[in-house]
Amino acid sequence: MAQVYLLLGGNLGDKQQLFTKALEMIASNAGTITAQSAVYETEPWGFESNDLFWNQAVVVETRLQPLQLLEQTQHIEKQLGRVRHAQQYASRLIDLDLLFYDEQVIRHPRLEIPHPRIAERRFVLKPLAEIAPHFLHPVLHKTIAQLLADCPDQLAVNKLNKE
Ligand code: PH2
Ligand code: MG
Ligand code: MG
Repeated sequence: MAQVYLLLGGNLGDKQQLFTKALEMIASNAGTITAQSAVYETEPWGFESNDLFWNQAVVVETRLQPLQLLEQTQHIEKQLGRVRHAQQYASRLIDLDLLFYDEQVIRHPRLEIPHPRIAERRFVLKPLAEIAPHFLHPVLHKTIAQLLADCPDQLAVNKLNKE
């Protein structure tokens, strides 16, 4: 079994319903969800929009190989109505990104693991640090907590429904 780290994201539509559905579909098509962070409301990174994102990190135990997992996550994105645009970054209903697959380093035309932009993005590191602060990035050789402390990104990342 592999331990994989996924990030859910989305800034359009009924985010509550989309995240609930996405988690259900991950559990039925990809593996067992063994940990999940809080949901964070985050400012769009890399493009301008008034629609704030939701982001959430999860750990999944899976029997799927990396490319099989990618197929499943892309299938779920499609089922939930995601359409792809020509721009690199655009608003979307749901995005499921593969951050880590165990400690593997994968450079494949369709899949790069670790996800190449983790260290630049507070919206990834903050939720991830909640569930995996000591996980060692297999390329950068720093823990998630260290990467978060060193992250220059200043965009807002706030826990939703913080009491
Ligand atoms: N995803 C992107 C680009 N920008 N910004 C936030 N806050 N959250 C995201 O999930 C996100 C983004 C590309 O996938
Ligand atoms: Mg993404
Ligand atoms: Mg993606």
